[in-house]
Amino acid sequence: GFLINVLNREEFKNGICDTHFIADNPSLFDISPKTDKELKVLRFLGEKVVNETKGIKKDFDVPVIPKLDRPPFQRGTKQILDEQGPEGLIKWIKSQDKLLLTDTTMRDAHQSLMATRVRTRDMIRISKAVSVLGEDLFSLEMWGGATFDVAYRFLNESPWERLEKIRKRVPNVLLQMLLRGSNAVGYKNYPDNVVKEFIKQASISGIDVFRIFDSLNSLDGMRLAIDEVVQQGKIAEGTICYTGDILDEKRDKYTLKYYVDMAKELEKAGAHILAIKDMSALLKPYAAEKLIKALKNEISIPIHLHTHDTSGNGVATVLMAAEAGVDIADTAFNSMSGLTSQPALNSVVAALENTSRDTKIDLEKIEEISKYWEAVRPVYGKFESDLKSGTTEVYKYEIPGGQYSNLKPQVESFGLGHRFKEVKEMYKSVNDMVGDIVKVTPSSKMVGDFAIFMVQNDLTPETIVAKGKDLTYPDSVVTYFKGMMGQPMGGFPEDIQELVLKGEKPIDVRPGLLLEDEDFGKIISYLKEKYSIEPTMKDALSYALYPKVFEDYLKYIGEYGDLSRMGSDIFFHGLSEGETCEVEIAEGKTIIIKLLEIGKLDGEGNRALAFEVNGNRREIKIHDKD
Ligand code: 3PY
Ligand code: ZN
Repeated sequence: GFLINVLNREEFKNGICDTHFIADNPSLFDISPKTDKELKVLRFLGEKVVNETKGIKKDFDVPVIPKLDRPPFQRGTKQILDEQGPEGLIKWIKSQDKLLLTDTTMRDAHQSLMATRVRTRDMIRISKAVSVLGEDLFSLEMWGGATFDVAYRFLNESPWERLEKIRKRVPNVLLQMLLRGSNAVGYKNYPDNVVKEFIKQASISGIDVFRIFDSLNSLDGMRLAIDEVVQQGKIAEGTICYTGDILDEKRDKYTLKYYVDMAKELEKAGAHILAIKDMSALLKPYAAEKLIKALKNEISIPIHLHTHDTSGNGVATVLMAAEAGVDIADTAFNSMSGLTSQPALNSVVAALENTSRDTKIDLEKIEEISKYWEAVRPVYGKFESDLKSGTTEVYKYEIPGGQYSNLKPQVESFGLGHRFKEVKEMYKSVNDMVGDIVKVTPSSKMVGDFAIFMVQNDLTPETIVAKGKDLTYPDSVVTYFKGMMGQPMGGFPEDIQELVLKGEKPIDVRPGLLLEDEDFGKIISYLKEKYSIEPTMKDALSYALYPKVFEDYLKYIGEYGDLSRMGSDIFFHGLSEGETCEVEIAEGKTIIIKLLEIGKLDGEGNRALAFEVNGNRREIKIHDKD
């Protein structure tokens, strides 16, 4: 390193040096990082290597990004919406023979397969190719659900920037998000003005289609959001969350009639499209046929089907729904599909070729996108569950795809890994105990938290009333029984409610009616003062939704800089000794970093790390936490 420092000096290269050269140039020994940005990157890498990976890293393939020119006048579903408005788009959907497809790779697929960890960089590198090769897609679901929170919390990047960057690269296909009604992209009800402002800002940043659901299938929790989306001139998908089994006559709570009635209500409430959200993969193929046929007779808005492949029956469900006349279906590019994710997009395209529902999507073109994700996926391997095949046990447990992959680590974090099967059984018992409810974020989280709590405290539905009096219940359980997630069909079981609330009175109105409006001006002043930034409305919203997560993000950026341009193999796996990487530290500014050596532990518990940055030796010290 020292030698390289010498060799790189202009004076040395030009021969302007004699025997005094070294003595006269003490800066040659200055091996501390030169710029603040550089120091931050090295500190991030140092922490990663010393305290996480120990410099051990396997090789990852470099994903191939198809080289393409963008055709001059790209036209897709986005242009139909922009030029003809929601009515024009709906008319267009209804006039199609083909089955329209949504790709969920950048939202639900990775939320359900790898704990929502896919980074913006991996999305934007393929976005242009998706825009060109996937030009015949109906939409890309790429935002909302858990992605908002996880982007800040675990990836230290801004979900707003993700949206804007993808929008820029995909000007022709509709962008779609999942909105949890009055829970927005969070786990609790927010004040009405937060939900409205969120929809407004999401529209400005590029969302065209909002899928709006309520975790208890209550229209009350969706109406405000539907109205605001209509107001913004965007597409409102009113959603039915599917649970139970309409083929099983013994289950009489969620019947065909229940779903048809709800669909009519949603149509009346102004939804442009009806979404059927089968978050737990419970909609069996023949049930899909029965449901879609019935709905097609009763409502006139288009129907968009969302399902998962947890049971292994996902593609069959999509095909039966297509037979019955569903307009649009959610799928994911093959290498990101299956198991707890969506059914396989390429496979559905192939299955329908030369039939009356032919999607007209070019299979060869979209294979290139699938190949890209195939190469990206191993980098996220540590976030995948060990589920190796579809499982019919999901019909019994009714656990949503996104929760399924997260439940095991959650159970392990309570030290109950060895009792996972028991927790799944308890998930079912808790559902029965609370009256068989719709389970989707956040009600599904409540059932999961409650089940873990029951196992942890050795409670059963039979013993809870006697043994559970003096216990403090998980936050989500208290929130639920207070009525702060809304009112479940059939009400709350009174004995359990009393046990949980301990005398506190539950509410019986829409939670938003009781929540005071958020003061965005106050948030902006607070953030400005504390972090010396010029906060935008989007920052204020992020704070309103997740105050602690957003502040932690700002602090992280302060300490390590914006690492969103760093390659994901480096971000998650650091560097191995001797490995070189390029890191883009600002738009168009790249530095080349080589990890030369991880030093021995010194007397103070630190390790010196030697790097070469653009050819110059740099050293930093990192505290070894082991
Ligand atoms: C979410 O709310 O994030 C979901 O995906 C629910 O299925
Ligand atoms: Zn889903």
